[in-house]
Amino acid sequence: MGYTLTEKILRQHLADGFYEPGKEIGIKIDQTLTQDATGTMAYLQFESMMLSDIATELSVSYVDHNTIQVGFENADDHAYLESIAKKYGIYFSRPGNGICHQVHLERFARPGKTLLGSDSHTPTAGGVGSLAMGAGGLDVAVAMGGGAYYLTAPQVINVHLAGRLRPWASAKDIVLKVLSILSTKGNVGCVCEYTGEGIAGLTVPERATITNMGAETGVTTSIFPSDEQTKRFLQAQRREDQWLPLAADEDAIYDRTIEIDLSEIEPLASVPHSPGNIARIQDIDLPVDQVMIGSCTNSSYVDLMTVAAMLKGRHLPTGVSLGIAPGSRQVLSMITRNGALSELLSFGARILESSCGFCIGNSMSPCTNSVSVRTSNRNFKGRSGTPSANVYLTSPLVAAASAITGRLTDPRELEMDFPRIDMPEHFEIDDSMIIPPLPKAEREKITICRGPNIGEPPVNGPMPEDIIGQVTIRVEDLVTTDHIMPAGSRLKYRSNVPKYSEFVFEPLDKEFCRRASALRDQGEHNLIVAGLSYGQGSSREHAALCPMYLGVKAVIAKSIERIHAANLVNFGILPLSFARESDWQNLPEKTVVRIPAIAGALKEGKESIIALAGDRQITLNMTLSKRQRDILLAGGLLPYTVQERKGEVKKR
Ligand code: MIC
Ligand code: SF4
Repeated sequence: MGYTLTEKILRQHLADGFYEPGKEIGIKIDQTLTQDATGTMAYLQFESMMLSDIATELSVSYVDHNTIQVGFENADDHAYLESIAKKYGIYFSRPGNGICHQVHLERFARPGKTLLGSDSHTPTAGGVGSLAMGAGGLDVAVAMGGGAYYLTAPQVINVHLAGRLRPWASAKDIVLKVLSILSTKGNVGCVCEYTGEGIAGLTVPERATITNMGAETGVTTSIFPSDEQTKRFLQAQRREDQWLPLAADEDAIYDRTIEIDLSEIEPLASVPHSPGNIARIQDIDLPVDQVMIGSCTNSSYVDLMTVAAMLKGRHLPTGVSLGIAPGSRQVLSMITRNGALSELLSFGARILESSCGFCIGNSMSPCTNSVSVRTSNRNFKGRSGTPSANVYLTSPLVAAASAITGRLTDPRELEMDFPRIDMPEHFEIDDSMIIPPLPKAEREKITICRGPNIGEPPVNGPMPEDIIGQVTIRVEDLVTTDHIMPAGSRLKYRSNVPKYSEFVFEPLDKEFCRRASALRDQGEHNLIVAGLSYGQGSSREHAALCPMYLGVKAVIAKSIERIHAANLVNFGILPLSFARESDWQNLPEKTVVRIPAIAGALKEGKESIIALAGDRQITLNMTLSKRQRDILLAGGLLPYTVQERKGEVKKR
């Protein structure tokens, strides 16, 4: 029996365990990436492991999220990150160089390599055939130190593409179509592998749009084979020596197959407030207040050149604003030199820095009750920074058409010739904003730069014998990490856990922090009760770290998404699931809950436990590997790793 591409790469990197779908395996990580909003904590954790060097083939630290620099906090983080990179042999992509995923695709991602990134959109590199996954910063820190990365050997979904896209339909519409099929829940432990004759016509940047937004389905990653298109892209980036052909075996068996005929794809949108709410643009008629083009999903050279061609010679209607953030300095520089930037400016676009900016609600928040059309990947309520705004996620073509008309517009209605822009034969290469690793002798002289915004990460104590506490909050289905730990204007506190913890659950319940810290200070444990797909969205480990700081000991949910569940374990918070989903009803806020002998149950490897709520007994499942149980008993991955180094943890 042949292997899928996913299985081939995972088997080549197997470092611990036996390969069997559904079972935990440890794999060797070749490359890591971090970004500043998660990176500071990741490197603080790396430092506390007291390693002298990184052990990966390549690690890159990007600064792209917090580049607004209002106050000293962001700049302190940047200085810390730059000094850490110099100290430990890490590439440092300076602020202004671009969004981590776009730059990594352009300059570093390689077919067949494993990449672990402290950002959920790391699968963007799947566009060149890299097996790229998002994870919490602590997992990335461990991988940088040479530790294996643990994941469930996945089920592989074959997304089989036939036919060719018609003019005005785009890669974004393909991934929105995939989202309409897979939705944003129920895909934990799966990988999407793209096959079929339809992929030959998709360039690497188009493929990267698809693998990027695949993250919204909750799959572990998405991947394309490495073929002639991959070779063309690597040649255009002057990295042809890094190309190798890679594909699934002819007789590979998939767990599921989804057939998509590209010629039937139409312009689509994710409508408020979930990337999984898909509608046809043709079926929506709405005036638009704001159009934002950019983000790691759609900010490539071809994306922006197509937009420029559509906007050329026209002007922005009154009542609409247009912001454009090129994905990288490479893209910005190329559109500057060839004149497309001036077409965008003449139209009335506001050109923003090559960074995350608007996508994470860090700038350009729209006005109250507005409609904002964006080419990014998430439209969770309030993520734009404006809780009452309605965000529609579309392709750059739809976004440009909407900026022209002031209404959400299917570009086919514009009566314009489709501006077919080809990927260039050569991209402009200028890596001068990437600081390469220093020679070893020079690294030793580097002093780490720690401003007052850089705080030590708090460490948890071991799992208590019994959990005795209260349900401090009960939330519904599909609660995202943006709800648990808001970003936007709060992002600058990422390196200051006590301060950032004040905002846990802020969009849902502003009083959570006060209640939780009061209980913690009285020596009680806090419990979170949640619905389906709890913790979907980002990889931010602060959504576990800050609740841990506030004394949360367990999350009891109908289901928990992959990265968030791993982050909970990493910070010593027990992830539990209801054996009967209807028991969610029986645990309202303020319920006093006891989970007796939990430490013993973890040691014995029990797969379910009974929680006592008054005279009610509620069965909870604990689907955890031996390693995860040991991590929870130790109080988290950091204390576990230290114990492991001292030989205090028994090997499996
Ligand atoms: C996001 O898009 O939500 C982020 C901001 O990039 C996060 C990472 C973070 O919270 O820092 C992600 O996707 O992992
Ligand atoms: Fe940045 Fe947005 Fe991409 Fe997250 S999704 S990495 S915030 S551009």
